[in-house]
Amino acid sequence: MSEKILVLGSSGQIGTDLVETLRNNYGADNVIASDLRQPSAERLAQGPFETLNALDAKAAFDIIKKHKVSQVYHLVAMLSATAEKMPLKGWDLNMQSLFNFLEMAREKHFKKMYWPSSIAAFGPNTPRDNTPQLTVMDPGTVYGISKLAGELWCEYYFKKYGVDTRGLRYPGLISYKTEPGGGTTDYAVDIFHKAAKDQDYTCYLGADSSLPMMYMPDAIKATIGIMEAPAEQVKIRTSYNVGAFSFNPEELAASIRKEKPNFKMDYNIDSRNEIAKGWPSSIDDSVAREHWNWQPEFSLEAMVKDMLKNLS
Ligand code: AKB
Repeated sequence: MSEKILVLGSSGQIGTDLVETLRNNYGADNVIASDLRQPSAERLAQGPFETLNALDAKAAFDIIKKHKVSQVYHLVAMLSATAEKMPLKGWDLNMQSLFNFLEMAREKHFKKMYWPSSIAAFGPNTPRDNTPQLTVMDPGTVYGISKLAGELWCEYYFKKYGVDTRGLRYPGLISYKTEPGGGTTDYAVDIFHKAAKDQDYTCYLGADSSLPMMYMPDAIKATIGIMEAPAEQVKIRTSYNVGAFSFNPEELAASIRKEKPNFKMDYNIDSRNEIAKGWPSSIDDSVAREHWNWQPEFSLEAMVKDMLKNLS
């Protein structure tokens, strides 16, 4: 029987690219996009869409049954910077929406579930360079606490109830189709929108705030890669470290200047810099490489060229 895939948060930064790739791979009718927000008429015409608040367990259940869903990619979350402004709302959205779907999977209404974690699940006492898969995790943000708790709940449902949960710890993600919203790493997307228009950029992170980052095509490759990996290869059911490259704002600006020599950046540092300081600066993803053959394709240089080409 062919898979029926539900993508929650389909209008978001990851969802937009993920739905497109899944539809190419599985057929448009087999991928149901869903979000609180209605997509554009153009996107609506590309395949099935359901308006859904992931906190509404009954409505979610009805959609799972209506479409005979077999797999769920749960991409609904309030990101780090926004959740710091509304901690309880962030916690509620990130955790309750997860439980709604874990419970349906436990009751065997669908088979397999993807839930993303993040480098935010690490904290100030985590080794910052080459952060290992298994290490100290003491997140200092609401978002990070929800990601660490969610990882552990996914593993719990796998061990206790046999739910096939899979997850990745995303670094900052860079894409041109949809902008991110409310993250600490968003500067690395905003900067391209300015550079492509030959405008200057004011950065809210410090010049030496180095963070792990990844280009969206690699994030989509990793996401579908772990979902399609044979179950016995997915030996970690919390979440896998995945990395591509790391840079700080100065290094990114220097890379952009190779394509746009007149690009200028200055700084107006805000509270997001404090969040970034508690996160890894680079990631050791050797366990994902070994277990299910993860391998990124884009270098920083290749990503910069591709971003500017697509935004210009
Ligand atoms: C954020 O900055 O909050 C996210 C993340 C690293 O998970 N992009």
